[in-house]
Amino acid sequence: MQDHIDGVFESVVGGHRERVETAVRRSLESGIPAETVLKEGLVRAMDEVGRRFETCEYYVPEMLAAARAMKAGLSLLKADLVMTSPAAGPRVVLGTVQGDMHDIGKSLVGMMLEGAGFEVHDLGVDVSPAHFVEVVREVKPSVVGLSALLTTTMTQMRATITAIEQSGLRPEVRIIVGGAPVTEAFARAIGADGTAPDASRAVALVRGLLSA
Ligand code: B1M
Repeated sequence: MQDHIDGVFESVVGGHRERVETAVRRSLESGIPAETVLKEGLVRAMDEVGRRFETCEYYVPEMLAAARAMKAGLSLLKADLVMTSPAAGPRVVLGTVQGDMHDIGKSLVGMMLEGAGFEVHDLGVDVSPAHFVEVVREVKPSVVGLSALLTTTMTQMRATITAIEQSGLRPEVRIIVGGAPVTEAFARAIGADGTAPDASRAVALVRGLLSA
């Protein structure tokens, strides 16, 4: 069992897309739960890639190859991770803020929300405050979710919340923020309604906010 998980981990760290797919399939076939493959294989591998980047063992091309491999593995887990129910639930607008190209964590949050029955409008990466406002006006979501992975783009979360406030739409939506550098204190300081450290807790947060 551990061999299969290690296979997933090593293939992502090495950026080998096909090998990741094979290792994920083997893990699932041998009965390892999708959540375990995600946490101990894929997510742990991305942490290792981040560590190697920090120590200059890896550069952007290796990080990119690992991200592509991770996404390939993630797409095979989707069916098992989310018990898809028809998207008749409240609408959530989700995006990675301006200047930030990291989308794996945000997509995972979107996937889990969809699985929990929310109607997710994923705007992708590098989303400007003005575009968030435009879509909030058009789609009328109950929740807006902002993701950022860089300390330098966290400021865009505040800018987006300010833009939503200035548009007069703030009372209509709950706003949640997330991503590795985001803390509870930061979320409070910028006027967000909450933050969650991972995708499953993001679903719980959204549910909690909407039932309050
Ligand atoms: Co980038 N990168 N990167 N990178 N990258 C980090 C974030 C970094 C920590 C690496 C490091 O130094 N250790 C570092 C940031 C340092 C900092 O700001 N303090 C960094 C850097 C510096 C950079 C560049 C500046 C590098 C350069 O060009 N010199 C550059 C910036 C580009 C840009 O955005 N403008 C860059 C580029 C890239 C790639 C494009 C190569 C690639 C991204 C590909 C992609 O996403 N399509 C990449 C990658 C892969 C990483 C690491 C290695 C992995 C990120 C990831 O996917 N993690 C990352 C190191 C790390 O995180 N350990 C790193 C897996 C994912 C499942 O976790 O995204 O944290 P995460 O999401 C979690 C939670 O955070 C949370 O739930 C998710 C699921 O559990 N969450 C939310 C996320 N969003 C949420 C929203 C919510 C709630 C929860 O509510 C709305």
